[in-house]
Amino acid sequence: STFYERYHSLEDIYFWINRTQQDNPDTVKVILIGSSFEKRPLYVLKLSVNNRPNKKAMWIDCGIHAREWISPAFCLWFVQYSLSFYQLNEDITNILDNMDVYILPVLNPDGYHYTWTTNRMWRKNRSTNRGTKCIGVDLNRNFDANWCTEGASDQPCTEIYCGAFPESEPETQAVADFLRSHKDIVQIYLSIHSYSQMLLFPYSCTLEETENHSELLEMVQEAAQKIQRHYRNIYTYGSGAKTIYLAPGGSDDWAYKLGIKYSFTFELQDRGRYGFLLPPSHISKACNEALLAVKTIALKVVEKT
Ligand code: 0X9
Ligand code: ZN
Repeated sequence: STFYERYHSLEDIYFWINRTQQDNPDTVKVILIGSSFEKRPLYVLKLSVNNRPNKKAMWIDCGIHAREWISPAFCLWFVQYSLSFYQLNEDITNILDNMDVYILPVLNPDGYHYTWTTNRMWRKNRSTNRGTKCIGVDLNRNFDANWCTEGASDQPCTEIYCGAFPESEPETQAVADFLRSHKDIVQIYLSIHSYSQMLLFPYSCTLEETENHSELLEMVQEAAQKIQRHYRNIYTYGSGAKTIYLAPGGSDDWAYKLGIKYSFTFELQDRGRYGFLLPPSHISKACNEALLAVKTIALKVVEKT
């Protein structure tokens, strides 16, 4: 199997980020956007194929939940695919000609490292909490979108602990600060999770519909149909609150409220057979499915503008 058909330790991923930039100095920039609770760097790769002014952008983050290993694997896959198939594949060429792509391969490096060394099923980050031995905040409950209402918990010992206050965690803060300072150019926000094969959009923090609900629904429906046709695999789709559950404080809802109107969360393979322990032999199909969904959505946005 190739490098991209295996899971990689955090150390390997940092090494890969460095090498990818060195091998592609004209296309790839590495931006340090902050650091984790345990002081690990948070690096964003910026893919930019030409110097056209006023280019729009797409943001993709992976690895917000530590145990969802297919997610960082997808971010690496996407970068490699973009660098390899620009000017060979029509879709990725069209996308990269029209937008820069910002990719954060591991949003929660402390948690990811912990799943490699100590507890494979860890979900949260690794920050200490006042008055308890329980560790970690669910970073996807820590954003400022109906923060800590129904679907999150104020108990540090739970898996869905929302933190002491919105953006209390350095990882959340780094992402929120970066997106706030780039909100005029970022058109698409995309957060990669697993598992359950779902293409979700806001809101998850309320049952209300967004102003562009039907447009978002059309986009994920088309993406799901293409995945079914090409890969014979079923992805369900819809707003988060109506499709899975109420879950406030998520990055997608926060990004939407910031003004990024095309905001999505993808839940990659599988539907529960292996769950978070998806075997490496499934990485290529899982990533190709997600890639098709990303292309479908990005091309629709390019067409509109
Ligand atoms: O609950 C979550 O954070 C996500 N599911 S997971 O099993 N990967 O933990 C779904 C996130 C959907 N979006 C929001 N809740 N905002
Ligand atoms: Zn997740």
